[in-house]
Amino acid sequence: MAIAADYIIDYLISRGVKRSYGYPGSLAGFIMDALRKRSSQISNRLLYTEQACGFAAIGDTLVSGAPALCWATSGPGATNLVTPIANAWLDSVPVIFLTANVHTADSREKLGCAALRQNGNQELDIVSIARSITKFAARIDDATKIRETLDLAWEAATSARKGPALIDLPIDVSKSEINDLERSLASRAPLAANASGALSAIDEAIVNAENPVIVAGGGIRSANVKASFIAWLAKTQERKPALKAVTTLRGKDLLATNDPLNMGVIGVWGNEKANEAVKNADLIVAIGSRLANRQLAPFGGALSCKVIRVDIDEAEFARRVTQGEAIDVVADLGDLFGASVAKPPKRVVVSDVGQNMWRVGREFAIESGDRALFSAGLGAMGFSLCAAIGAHYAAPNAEIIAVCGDGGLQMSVEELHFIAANRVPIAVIALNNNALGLIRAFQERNFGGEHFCTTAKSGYASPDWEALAKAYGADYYRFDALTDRVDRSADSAIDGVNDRDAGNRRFNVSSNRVVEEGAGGGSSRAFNGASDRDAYRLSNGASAEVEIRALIDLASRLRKTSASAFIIEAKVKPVYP
Ligand SMILES: Cc1ncc(C[n+]2csc(CCOP(=O)(O)OP(=O)(O)O)c2C)c(N)n1
Repeated sequence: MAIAADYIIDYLISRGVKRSYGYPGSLAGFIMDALRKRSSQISNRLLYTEQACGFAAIGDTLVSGAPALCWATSGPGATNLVTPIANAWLDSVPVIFLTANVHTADSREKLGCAALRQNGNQELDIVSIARSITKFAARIDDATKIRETLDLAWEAATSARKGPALIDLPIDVSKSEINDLERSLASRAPLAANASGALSAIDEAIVNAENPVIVAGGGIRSANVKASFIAWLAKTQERKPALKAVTTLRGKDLLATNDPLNMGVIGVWGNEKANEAVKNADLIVAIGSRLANRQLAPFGGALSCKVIRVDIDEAEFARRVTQGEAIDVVADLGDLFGASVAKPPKRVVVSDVGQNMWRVGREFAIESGDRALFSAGLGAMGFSLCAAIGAHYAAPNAEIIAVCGDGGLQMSVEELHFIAANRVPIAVIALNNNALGLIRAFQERNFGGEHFCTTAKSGYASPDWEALAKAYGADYYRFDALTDRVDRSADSAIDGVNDRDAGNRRFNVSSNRVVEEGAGGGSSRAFNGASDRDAYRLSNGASAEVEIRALIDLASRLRKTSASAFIIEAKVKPVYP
């Protein structure tokens, strides 16, 4: 005889859930104890806010392809999950959220007083709050409903267009003894009755078009069809050499940047070449992409050519995306292309939100084995560091790089402690423009350059990252007033880092010599290295922006010499898009 909390965790383990992320509370006590007893089958990580746990579960699920569990206590624990739940909802990520709640005897319903705001301490109706941002949300008030509720939650999260499910568990139910209530899953009917017919019609339309362009979206990864999609793309291009492909942000890592077929990322701050290709197309085939507003903004919000959209979610077709002919194909991409097994990534770059996100979107050069993760639909600042942690546990051998602005890093700054204390080998690149850059740029464009709450003079300030890194015990490197392309100017410093010894100084790097700070004009010396905690300062007087691509390469090279977490603070000059 098991208690309900044990049963739930066993159920998730039997479904292949291997990792959980969560934050304690007494009402979650039985859930926690069930996880403790099963730690050899499901490993748990405690990040330092529930929001961070939720983002980590998303990063894990995006990289592993299998749902992770995220749990929290009632009240504030549950409300801290709202942002990651919304993130998982908008980006179709099948995370299972499990929240605790007050004893059913303390609930407003039991009192027959639903109009009360609260009866039990920390009582909150998280199910109603989460309903509009989950595929399934239910409280289990009766232990006999557990199996059924779990089946429904799992099925909802993992089938059709994927997304989060939330189960809320009152503490008395979590400890109630239950029998195994078997219930078989309803089998899912394939959505596309004639998948091969649909694909040959698409092929024909492509061959008959003059400038066909494929838009590859995040749905391709969700459906686990990357390899078969790429095989189809190559075959179709043989038949139609003029065929081009662009990706959305979430689809960015589907195609290598140097693949001649790949024109880049479309959208308001995407790659010019990609937007140009879409502008000149007479046929767009959007696969696993909803052609979101931001993607269509460069084209006045709608396309004018023929558009074939293939999406598992019929609701998406209510949005009109072209003034031309529109053909909507409701299909599971697995039925269309055939599911393929995804290999673990070699490198994962996790972007935050702001100008930094658009730079990763535009400038990070995808190579084979790379993943790029974004908080795409929600655009939640604070995402990158936490999702990077989840990505690390999902792919422990991959190199993980979190790119963020100084504002976004402050939103999850406490996780520097997690990565340093657990020696999680994440490279954090903080693009520090000492501003909420994206909003500042918006003010530049729309408010005559008047700033409010976005710059040092208008109420926003970036902290001392070096001191913070030290406080948390993370390694720290600084590229101050970095103005030239890091890939060339930083080579010498990085070689130096490779040979480091135990110095403890600050350095300036000029051309390919490293100058000890304060050593006076021109008296340069070869870099002898320094300890992990040293700050490095690169400057060579030119005035180009930090290039994200080069910084990521730099992080890779630093990684080779460091087994722990580190921050690279890169000072960035304003970029006004
Ligand atoms: C949680 C959250 N709050 C507010 C915003 C609105 N917002 C979008 S970008 C941005 C500025 C981000 O600044 P920073 O992290 O320093 O990155 P930068 O734009 O400078 O690269 C803000 C405030 C958001 N996306 N998410």
